[in-house]
Amino acid sequence: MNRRLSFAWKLLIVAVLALDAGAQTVRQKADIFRAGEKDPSIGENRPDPSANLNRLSGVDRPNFVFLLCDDLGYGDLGCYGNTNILTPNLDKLAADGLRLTDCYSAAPVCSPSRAALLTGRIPQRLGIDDWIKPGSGVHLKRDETTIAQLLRKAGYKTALFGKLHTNSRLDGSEPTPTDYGFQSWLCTQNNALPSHQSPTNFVRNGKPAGPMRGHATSIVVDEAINFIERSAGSSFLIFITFHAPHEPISTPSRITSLYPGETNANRAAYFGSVSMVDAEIGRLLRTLDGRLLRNNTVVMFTSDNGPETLNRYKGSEHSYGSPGALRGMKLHVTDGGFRVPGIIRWPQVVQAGSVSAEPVSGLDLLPTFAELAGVPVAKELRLDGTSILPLLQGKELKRKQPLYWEYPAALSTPWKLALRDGPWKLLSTPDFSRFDLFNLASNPSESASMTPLETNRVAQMSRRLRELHAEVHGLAAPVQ
Ligand SMILES: [Ca+2]
Repeated sequence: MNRRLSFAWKLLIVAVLALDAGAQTVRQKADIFRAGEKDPSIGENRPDPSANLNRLSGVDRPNFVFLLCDDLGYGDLGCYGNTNILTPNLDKLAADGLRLTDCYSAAPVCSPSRAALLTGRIPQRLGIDDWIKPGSGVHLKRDETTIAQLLRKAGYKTALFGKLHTNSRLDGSEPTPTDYGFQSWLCTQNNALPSHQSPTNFVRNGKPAGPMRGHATSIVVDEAINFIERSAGSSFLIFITFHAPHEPISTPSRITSLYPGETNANRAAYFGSVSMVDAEIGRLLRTLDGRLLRNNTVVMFTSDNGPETLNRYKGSEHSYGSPGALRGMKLHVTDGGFRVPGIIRWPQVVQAGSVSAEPVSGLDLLPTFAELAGVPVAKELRLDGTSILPLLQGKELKRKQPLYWEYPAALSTPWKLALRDGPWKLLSTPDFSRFDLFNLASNPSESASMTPLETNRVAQMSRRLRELHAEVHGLAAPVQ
């Protein structure tokens, strides 16, 4: 094609795109939440749990799309009772899969929660017990084993797009996502800066990406869609770790316009920040559908910790997240700090519309994904999570140890540690001098103490808490 003809073609393409852009503006509002169309190949999604394990071996191993929000509250989604924030795609995801009512992050703050997601280990074992300050030198160590490393060794293509926050520098002087097993990555060390809009601090595969156009929430989904298209024919693991709805929030007006009745612009920005995640997840799910990947892709959505407290620090004026009926917020060891939404869709195994009140933790991600992929985990690797495959199959889940949390900087004074065993939740002071016990099945708001009535249970759980505390700090041999 000669140069003049090529130029004419370009002009024509630009004109067509411009016309299409106008039409798009009209369609845009209705399309923001367009739920994924049903793929005609899906057929009747009738899970056959008994046949499932056979399908987990060989070429039919699943893909994984792990979706993580930053500081999204337990009460922030429609399917978790929010009546203000529009989240139709996530509500549909829950209707098509399993909704966990008692899903937990491993910590009430970013870095320890994320390190636990990658490793399946209690953050104190990793030496990460608070958010990592930039340049502090704290990071997830190279000799830890991550789910991305395990799956990569098994031939999966692996990628991470979004916020990392398991190191303090992303300049190569500390481990990067490459070291954590991700072959392809575009991420920020902590928050997208100067805000979610037009961020300048993304790093792509070790090199600064420079100023980027668009919104962080859309940028990371664009990357994921490109990665899926590049991975045709291969099994893949994608971590999409959204910056939203953590500050510094900046939400486009086309999204905040979804809330015309909201007179508080900061609140509309928060609601819109969540809705934008929802809309972009809808776009991603449509890509899976369009590539006939719906049935054999495990899509898991959750949050890294509870919602930020409005105006807790300068710049947190948009933080209108909700813990629902739970007690406390981010940075607390009461449930508001770390009970989070948890949705899993995997049509060929998980019964659509199922709901479980079984406690599940971010610690369970590694053992679960490893088992679903048929990847062995070395016995000497001391994991704290459990594969939740039985739960996905509608069976009983037996957990080898209670869920344990420790956050020395917790704002839920005097409580800094917590243990959950079945419906029971024990809170403890750091010196184990005081405890309080609640039954979360009947009292999710942790308001009615059972301590006076359950002295034996308090004694038993406090002993277990101390044992685990000693072990994760290297003060005692493993206890089973
Ligand atoms: Ca967070």
